[in-house]
Amino acid sequence: MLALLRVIAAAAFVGPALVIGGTARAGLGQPSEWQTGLQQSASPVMDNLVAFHNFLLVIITLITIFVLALLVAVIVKFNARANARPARTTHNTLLEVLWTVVPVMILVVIAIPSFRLLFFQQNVPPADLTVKATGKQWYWSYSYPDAKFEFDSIMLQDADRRKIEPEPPRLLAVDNAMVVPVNKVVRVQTIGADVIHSFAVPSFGIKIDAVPGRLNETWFKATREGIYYGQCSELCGKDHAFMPIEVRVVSDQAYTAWLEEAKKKYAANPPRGSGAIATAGLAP
Ligand SMILES: [Cu+2]
Repeated sequence: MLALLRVIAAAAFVGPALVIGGTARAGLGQPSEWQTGLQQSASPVMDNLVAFHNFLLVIITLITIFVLALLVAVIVKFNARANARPARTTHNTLLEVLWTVVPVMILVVIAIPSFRLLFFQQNVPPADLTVKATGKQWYWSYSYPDAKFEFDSIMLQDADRRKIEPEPPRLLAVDNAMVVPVNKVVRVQTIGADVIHSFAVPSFGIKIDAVPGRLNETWFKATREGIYYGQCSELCGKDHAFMPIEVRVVSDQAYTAWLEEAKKKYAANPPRGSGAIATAGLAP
């Protein structure tokens, strides 16, 4: 009991400090302990998402403070003791116009950047490369149609993961990561081979459903080299939690080298499962 109280007391002290420092502590490409904010951005779309999120946070904070102030005023000024004989006023034209027009204006102020961002996300700019991610029960297959190879990406089990230095994060690291060059526009096409999955990488600000029989697409431009993790974000079955996404963003030279090696490696080692059948006729 005492230990529990200590933990609660520590959380009460440390919590607010972490909220304030939340953005600074958030991991790049992966979640971090005690993280409260979004993961660090590594793409233009995510930069915009973070800015929009912060903008909304200001608006919602001001509204909440305003409503709280009104409630406190009502409680203090108009309770039965302080205001024994209530006024009989029922209409106030100015007030009624204001509480209609002001919320509409707030919504318009939110809608304009929101739609701008939506179009920015949806319009795929001319792409430097295309990667097709096929969601399967329960792993992802990545296909590089320009280089004509495809491979499976399976989550690392703990025993294998611990052998790697430095130890990659649990439930996020995979055997064969998707690799892309830095500062290049990557068109990501998604499709489901069996049920609906969803391809999501927080640091890139992308989340798009992978639906059987339908080719969806989105894009990202990774602005920093590194390893970025994501997860399937559509409940897809018993191992939904165990089909992570790992994207390695590397330099142009490293990408070219990887591409050459991957062509040989995966040609001899084609993906298992139903990907070829499920996506027949839909490949670009
Ligand atoms: Cu899934």
